[in-house]
Amino acid sequence: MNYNKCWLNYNLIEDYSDKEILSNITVCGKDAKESLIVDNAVNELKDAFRKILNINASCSYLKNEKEYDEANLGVILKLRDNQELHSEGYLIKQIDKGLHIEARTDKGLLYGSFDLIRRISQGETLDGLNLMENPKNNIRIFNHWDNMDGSIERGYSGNSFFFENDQVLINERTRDYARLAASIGINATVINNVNVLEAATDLITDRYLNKLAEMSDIFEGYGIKMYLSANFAAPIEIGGLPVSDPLDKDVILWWEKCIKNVYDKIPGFGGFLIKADSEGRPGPFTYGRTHADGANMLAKALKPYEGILIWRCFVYNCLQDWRDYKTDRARSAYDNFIDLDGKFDDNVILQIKNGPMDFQVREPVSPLFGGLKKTNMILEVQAAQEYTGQQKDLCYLIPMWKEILDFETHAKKDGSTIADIVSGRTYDQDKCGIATVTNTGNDYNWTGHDLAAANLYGFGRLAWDTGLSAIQIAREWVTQTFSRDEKVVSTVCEILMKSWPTYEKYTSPLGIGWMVNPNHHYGPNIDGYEYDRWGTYHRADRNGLGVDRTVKSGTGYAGQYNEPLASMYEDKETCPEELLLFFHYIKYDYKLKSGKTLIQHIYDTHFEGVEEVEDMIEKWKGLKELLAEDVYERVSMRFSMQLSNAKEWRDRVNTYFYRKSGVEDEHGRKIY
Ligand code: GCW
Repeated sequence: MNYNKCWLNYNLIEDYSDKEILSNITVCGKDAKESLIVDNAVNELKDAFRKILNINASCSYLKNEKEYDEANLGVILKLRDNQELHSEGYLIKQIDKGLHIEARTDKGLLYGSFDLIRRISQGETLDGLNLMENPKNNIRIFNHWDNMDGSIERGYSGNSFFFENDQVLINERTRDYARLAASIGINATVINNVNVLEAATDLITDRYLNKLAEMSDIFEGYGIKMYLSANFAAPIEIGGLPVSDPLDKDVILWWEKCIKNVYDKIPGFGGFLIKADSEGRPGPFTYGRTHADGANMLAKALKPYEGILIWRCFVYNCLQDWRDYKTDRARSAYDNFIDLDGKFDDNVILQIKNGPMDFQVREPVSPLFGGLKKTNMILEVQAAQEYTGQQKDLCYLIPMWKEILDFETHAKKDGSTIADIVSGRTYDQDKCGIATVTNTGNDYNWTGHDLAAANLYGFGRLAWDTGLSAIQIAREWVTQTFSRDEKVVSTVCEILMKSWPTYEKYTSPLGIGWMVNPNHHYGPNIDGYEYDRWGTYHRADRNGLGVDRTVKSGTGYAGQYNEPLASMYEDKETCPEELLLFFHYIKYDYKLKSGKTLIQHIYDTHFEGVEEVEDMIEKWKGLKELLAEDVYERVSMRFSMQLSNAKEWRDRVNTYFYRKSGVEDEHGRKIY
């Protein structure tokens, strides 16, 4: 086995007080005995008790709850139709000498078991435990951008552990992946890239279905539904049809047959994720049809099997002319989808990226969330750090995702934060949730940077409970992954919590984004996308920079928000400063709230960003004796790469704006 177990590392705790209660596991109920998911739950408990506490727990099954003797000692897993529980929820309660985990379904018991393990591995005591947990989001889904040749689009942790040389891979890692995912409440996963190229189109055919069924069985044992990204042009590419027009009878029939075959082989299949009419991928536009026509056609074919169709809203003109100041990529998701509100079938979900551009270090929240009112929505975030340091630089993303989830859209009088909307609370929907583009690969530590696993872990925890705080999640993760030593926990948490603001400081300023090297997106290149076709400009000149997205004089993007947000963004005095350059063209001598001019702010934050990385490295060095050597060394290596990247960013950005503006740094620091 050439990989570690991340937060399921299970470090031994020698002085744990509640050992006695954990020596015995009892499973009650006939249905529970016959469930693979419950078997897995029991095995997880046993494995964890053995590794963390050195206990070899025994397990017995009782057909009937009544046979259960209350005097018995131990952990009791029990299916019970408690209406206060969500179908995946659970409760854990200590009664006398028993620790009861109750749920309505086997999945609930699995999540309850992992909850218990999480507590034990953090050294929590069980005495008096009494809690009920229901997931806040029904769909908690991973998106993998894995290709059939084993490469991963925007992958920074090695190759795929799902595919290699056009084959589906199943090995020990498959199960450990499912364990990791289930342990944080993930209940669905899309295993292949949304850009469905070449062999991947065949995943929905007999060439691969048997093997996929095998993988899906492993996932289902951990409560995870397998989804596939599908190619909208599949009827042409593999069906031999002349078109893939969603209203064409033969196309409809072809999909129906294809989907029936998928469900014959994989009865628990989740559904499809579709990227259509986006960055050159095929879609309904070719035939003069709408996204609703395209999505509904597939949704209808999936419906008899309770399948879900997830349709991405990442649709924009990627052939823009940089001379054109009116066309605005930021507007496009809203412009493309708002008029289709209410036109999608009930098993269609629109998947919307958190921001209107593309996973930049700082973006406003997509206005589409506050616009759609009759459509199921999934929020898409990116754990893969495409624009946030590519898992060489540290960037703990949970604080960013928290800000997004807490954002009030003002779509409704009360209760319309992003968290409310994507949980289904706002419009009383049940097919909603949160997706992340994952940051995993077949590297030893799964995520390239050991500390990047905090983003994967945190995504699952946050998708389950959007109320958790970023620091709470960080503490849980550090404690389980590395050590319970308070110095380790508090230092690593401090490093994590500062990492996003730090990354933001040394990269592109005040929400403008981009300024990265084209194509691979690591490292600074201020004009890298400035004269390109991608709609990603900073518009810097000798007087200032920023994109005017106001209604009054710009692209009108600010007007896509509900009031009072639209007015707030429209006016540069009320626009949140961290997004100032996203919404406005600002002169270098404009005074910010801090009293500094814009240009001085740019210089200062870039110097500070590098200093903060140096500080992080010092803090990390202080943990040398307290961490495993390999972990210490791997992370140290990443930090040294980050430091040189940060310096490169600092010097390029500062030099660029010094040359444009001619304004000297007030502190006379070195600018080249
Ligand atoms: O951010 C861009 C990435 C592409 C990606 C695309 C998308 C999978 O650079 O690599 O394609 O977004 O989200 O579809």
